[in-house]
Amino acid sequence: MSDVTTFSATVTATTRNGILVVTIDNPPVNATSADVRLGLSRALAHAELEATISGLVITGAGKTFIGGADIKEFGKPAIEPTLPDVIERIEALSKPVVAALNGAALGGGLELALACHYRIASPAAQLGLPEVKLGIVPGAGGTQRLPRLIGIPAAMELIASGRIARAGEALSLGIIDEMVETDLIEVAITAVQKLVGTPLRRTSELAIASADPAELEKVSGKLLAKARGQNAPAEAVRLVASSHRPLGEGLADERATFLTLRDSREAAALRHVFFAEREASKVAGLEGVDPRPVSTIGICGLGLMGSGIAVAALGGGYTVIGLDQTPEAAEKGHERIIGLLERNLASGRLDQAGFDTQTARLSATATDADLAPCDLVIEAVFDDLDVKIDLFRRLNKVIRQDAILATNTSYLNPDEIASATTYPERVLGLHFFSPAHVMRLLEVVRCRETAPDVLATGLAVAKRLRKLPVVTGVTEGFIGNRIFSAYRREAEFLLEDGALPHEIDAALEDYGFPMGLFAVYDMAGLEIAWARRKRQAAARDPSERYVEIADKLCEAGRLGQKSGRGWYAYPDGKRAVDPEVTAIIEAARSKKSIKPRAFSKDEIQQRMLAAMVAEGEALLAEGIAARASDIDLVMINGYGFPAHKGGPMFAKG
Ligand code: 3H9
Repeated sequence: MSDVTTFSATVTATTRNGILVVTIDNPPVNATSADVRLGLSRALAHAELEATISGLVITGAGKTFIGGADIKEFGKPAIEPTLPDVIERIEALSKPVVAALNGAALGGGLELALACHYRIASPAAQLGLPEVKLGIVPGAGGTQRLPRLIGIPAAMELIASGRIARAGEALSLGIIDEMVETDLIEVAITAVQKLVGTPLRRTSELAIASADPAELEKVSGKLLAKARGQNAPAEAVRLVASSHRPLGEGLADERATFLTLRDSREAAALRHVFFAEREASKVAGLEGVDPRPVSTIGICGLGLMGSGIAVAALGGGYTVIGLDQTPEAAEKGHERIIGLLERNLASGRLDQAGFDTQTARLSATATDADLAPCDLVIEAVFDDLDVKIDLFRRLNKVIRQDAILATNTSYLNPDEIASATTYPERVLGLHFFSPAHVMRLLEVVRCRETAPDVLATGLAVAKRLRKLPVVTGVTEGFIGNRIFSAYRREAEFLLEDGALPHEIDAALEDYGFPMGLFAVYDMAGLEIAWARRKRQAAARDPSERYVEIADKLCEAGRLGQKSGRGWYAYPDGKRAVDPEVTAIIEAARSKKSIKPRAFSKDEIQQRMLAAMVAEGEALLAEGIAARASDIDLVMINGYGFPAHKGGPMFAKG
């Protein structure tokens, strides 16, 4: 082995048997920042000129190959050489270049690998062009080279969805040439040696396999339907679909599209979301605080929510002990959890070995004392203060002195629940969203006395459950349901003021919500919110504006889709405007002598947004939410706010 050659602060190389092994070391994710591009171009020039060098291996230091272009450079003046320049130089080199993918090769990282003459990956590598998730398209040849390598339909699906493929899938698709368990660099060196003196396989010179037009239409139709309202996926579909034209033309179009999208509001919103997600787990006061070790989680209440939490916990590698009221209920809960795991098995999300280990780590009981081994117990029982306090008192007697207790309450005060124990500092809220094994959002509730390491444990467990944790203080409904209440209230004011449910829903769907508010209500059922309103009626301030329309609907037996009608009628299963609902709304308006007026889509959108923002500002002022971007994450991941608008606080501008 030779000495290390330094090409730039982030790119070094060693020479082994005449092969230059170039390593990119640009923590945290080896992004192709200006210094990396500079180092790579110097390494390429050196390899081309130096007669003793017969070829190159390019790899990454640490657990990532290259995480993509440096997103932090977006919006700043371009620094030469650009990534497309470096990539073109790699492909054009007269000596073989092999990519040794030691970890994630994403975005510009995969584009760079695509230009190499051979690709080898370790099984841990993940490959993808996730640019559309940042509101852009690949800008360094991805939309033109990938179809040449794997065909237009497969490339279109990967690029326009932004989906990441594991190394095994990448091998079967033909993105990589080899997958090796060990000695990645040794195997890559051998590959270079074999390529020396042979005609090099340049991806951009490959002929594109002709695609079946019917298949292509099916793939693009599906992708475009999913991308409703967003530009980047549609542009990705267009660029890949037209990739059979001359390469130079395709690359120029791709680059121009990339630059236009990069400077768009949509891309700025999605970048905001990207950084917000990484920021969310940085919590003031937790610097240097270690979480407690957790390996066994108890879950109380094995209904829909508890079962979902159990599946998430099993997926995170935890041992799970479920508790329910009777042996029969525990058995039923156990079966429900197994049923969910079986669904994961059938859909391919879980393989047989994973299914077997997860079921082996699951047990269910009706005896409180069986929770004694738990490091963390999460309750997901009926959302009633007395029920929860009684449970916490019982748990107080059986769980270990250092175990943590979490409540999954949506609306109750967790401080009151914590006070039922002798150690409120070990209590926090973990507010999951239903279905808990699917929804990414997890509100981590910092109660009045929650100890820092207990909060840190909540965050660490959330990460292992592959959730997106957002810390919230104690307030009725926490961050999400408080903003949702303001949003719902505003929609009801709009009803009284003159808009109809289908007009409000159309405006929300046009804005990017997957479903309008009233359609969501009908799907979820109206009775739970009705019961809550009835409970709260006595405490309501009579001077506050209260809209009775939802109550009137419920009184008329319109409880949503389950009862066949709610805010809409459902002839043939499809939602339709119902004159009976319009009549109820009109009656409510005339009772208050409100003269209705028409609302444009834009006005409805602006009023709904303003209501969310005002409540968000209040949450910030009260210190319930630490930052505006946390509020955005909650609304995007829990309530269907369109990510490409960046969340309400970002969208207000
Ligand atoms: C692109 O490539 C465009 C090209 O087509 C065209 C160019 C011409 N840049 O996620 P983590 C930071 S667009 C800058 O927690 P993990 C991140 O903010 C790019 N910074 O780590 C965080 O910083 P901090 C396409 C980046 O191990 C830290 O790294 N690529 C970038 O869980 C750790 O991040 C993508 O979209 C970046 N590209 O996951 C991939 N990436 O510590 C985006 C991350 O200050 N990245 N950071 O909070 C990822 O998906 C994940 O970061 C990755 C690692 C899987 C790589």
